[in-house]
Amino acid sequence: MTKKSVCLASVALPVAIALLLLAASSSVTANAESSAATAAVKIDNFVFGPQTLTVPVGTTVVWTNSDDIPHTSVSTEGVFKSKVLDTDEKFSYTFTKPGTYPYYCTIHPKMTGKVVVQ
Ligand SMILES: [Cu+2]
Repeated sequence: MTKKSVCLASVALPVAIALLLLAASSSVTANAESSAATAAVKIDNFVFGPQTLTVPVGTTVVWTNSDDIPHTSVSTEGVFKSKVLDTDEKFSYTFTKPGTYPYYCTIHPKMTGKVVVQ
């Protein structure tokens, strides 16, 4: 009995806080997509993973170089361009318009990937 109510309280409190935060943020940003959304692309063994990443508008995509070798993430159409990323370095870009965004590594042009923004 007591165990159950303690358990319930430990669930109810975070939920209440989450709802409060949600209410607070939605009143400020009205109709905007959740601007905190992020998605990850991992660069490893000369591969962008996932090679095609599909995200909603407003998502910040974070590329992380998990390889031992420097790489870049550069939009084929000039939309974004990372610096040379050494091991464990990150690059992020926020996609605000729907579309398909192909990109590649300028050091190894055969390395390609694509972000689809919906
Ligand atoms: Cu590369």
